[in-house]
Amino acid sequence: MTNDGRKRTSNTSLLAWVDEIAAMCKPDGIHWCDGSQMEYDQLCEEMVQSGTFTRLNPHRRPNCFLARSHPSDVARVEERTFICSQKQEDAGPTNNWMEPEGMKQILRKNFSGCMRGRTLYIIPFSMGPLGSPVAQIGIQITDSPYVVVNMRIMTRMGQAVLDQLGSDFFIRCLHSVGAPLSPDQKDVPWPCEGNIGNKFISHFPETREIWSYGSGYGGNALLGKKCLALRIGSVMARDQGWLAEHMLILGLQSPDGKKTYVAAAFPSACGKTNLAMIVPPKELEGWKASTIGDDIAWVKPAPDNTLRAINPEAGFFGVAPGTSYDSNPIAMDTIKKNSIFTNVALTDDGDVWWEGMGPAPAHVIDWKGNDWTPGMDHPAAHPNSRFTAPASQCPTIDPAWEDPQGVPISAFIFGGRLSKSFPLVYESFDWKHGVFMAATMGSEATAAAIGQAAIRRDPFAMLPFAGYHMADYWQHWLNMETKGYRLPKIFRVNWFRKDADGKFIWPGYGQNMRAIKWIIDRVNGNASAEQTPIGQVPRYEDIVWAGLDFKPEKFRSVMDVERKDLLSEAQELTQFFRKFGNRLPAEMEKQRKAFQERVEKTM
Ligand code: TSX
Ligand code: MN
Repeated sequence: MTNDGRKRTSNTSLLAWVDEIAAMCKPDGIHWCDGSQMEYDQLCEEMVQSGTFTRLNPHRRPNCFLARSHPSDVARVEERTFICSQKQEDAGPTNNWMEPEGMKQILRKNFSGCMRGRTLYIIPFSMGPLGSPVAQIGIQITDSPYVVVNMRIMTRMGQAVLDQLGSDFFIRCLHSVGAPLSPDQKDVPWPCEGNIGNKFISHFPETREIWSYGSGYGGNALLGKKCLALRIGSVMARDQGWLAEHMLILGLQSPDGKKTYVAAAFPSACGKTNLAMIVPPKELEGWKASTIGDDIAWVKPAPDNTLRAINPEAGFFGVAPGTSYDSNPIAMDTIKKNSIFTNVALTDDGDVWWEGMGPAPAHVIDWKGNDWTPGMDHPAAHPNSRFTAPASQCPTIDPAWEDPQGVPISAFIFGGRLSKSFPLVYESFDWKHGVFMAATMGSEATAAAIGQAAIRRDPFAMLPFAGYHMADYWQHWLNMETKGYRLPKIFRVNWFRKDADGKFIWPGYGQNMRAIKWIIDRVNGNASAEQTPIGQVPRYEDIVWAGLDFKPEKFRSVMDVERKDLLSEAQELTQFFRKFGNRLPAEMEKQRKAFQERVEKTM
């Protein structure tokens, strides 16, 4: 076993950590990733040889690969995700907690010898443009070459990161698929720990460490994304006075050339990547949209007191099903080359296919590797199948997407999926009310029972990603108001109102630009609004309708709210807030009461 780390870095704590982890995990070899194209190509070729990767048809999908995971390893495992703060109360009621030293003991036992028969890869990566004052450097140790090549797309990765790091602090990210090989054991295409109870996605917020064992998939394994940029990131943001958010970042240019940036948070299955790549309808002449990020925003106060955001990622790890030239042509063009596809279907001509891409081919190989024909009782692509693609390939990528200072944010937008009694778009009265709106956001669970659909609260779309007590996180947001910053305005949106027949009323997709234009106009003082008990709403004439047949009564049907629904919402929030005990900021209950009273007195 060779370790040429001393040629790569003089960071003594990094070298000592690598030695310590190698001694524990006992890999057959050690590989320091340099991040080069040659290294990437070689690892991909090795995975083709080992059966982990299938090379796609180079004429149809140049330099692209398909991976099929083990059927037991297809998504993040929230029930095996832990926030191991010293005190349980610091993790809060919405996170799994285990005492850090107890968790470390379990993990050390699992990690002992877990890399036998495998190579230990050291991945130096930067979340955010290399050298940006907003960026953070992490080092991930992993035994998965699949993780290495995905991290090369999703982050800035390689020797340049070690050079930038020097002897500074880095975030320790340890990962293993948890499948050691005995001397003559043959490997499988997707090794992972078979026992769900023995998977651990563990975070140690005080020491900024991540230990992930047993899964090779997505956010469980690509530790820069949910683990670092959101869970550890949110803790660092609280300590240092900034925001680590589950938000897309979108640039919007008006016909007179003025650029406005917004950041938007949505729970899963609301089409966040589609919004990040929105194509404005041609009738909104002169309006242009550009993409900075589709998943995570790091927002920091700048010297001019604006809040500036960077996308800490360098790629898109997007859900494939539903992505088409109709729903998201920009994403379809982004993934034409140099991309990795996981758990999608393979066509007979060596290309990829998934549900919602277009007409089903007469035959494909499904995500499990079996023959599939249309009409079968199961999908060809796994519902959580993914593409991994470089952000630089996105045709609408914003010229400032790698600006180390970030882009100034003028509005925070919070969305959900609500079929009734919730408006298309509205604005908060002020910052505190906006925090209340975001803290109480919810989305309908799919397959809801007839009548009242079950609403799953997902405050700030951060429920699975806040690395500390959710109520403290709300307090941190409230505190941002007291620092003299030029704060963005706060909005809520809902693209998913349905009529009595269960049909979507709002056309969505590119047409959402009409609601976003009102948001931009509000931010720039160019649009009016009506004061209502829930907040400030657009009137019919405040929105541009050219090119869309959407009559005032239809508009009313996506904006109207019913008194009885608002009163039961105010009631439900009492229960919801109770969960957060004495850490609930007093302002939250004050907002809830004020909301209830506005409804009672003025509706
Ligand atoms: O992504 C979506 N967005 C945001 C786009 C920028 N989806 C896809 C579902 C989430 C994964 C949407 N689905 C949106 C939306 O705005 N709206 C809807 C609902 C809808 C579905 C089909 C139609 C319209 C709305 N079809 C026709 O109008 C023909
Ligand atoms: Mn996400």
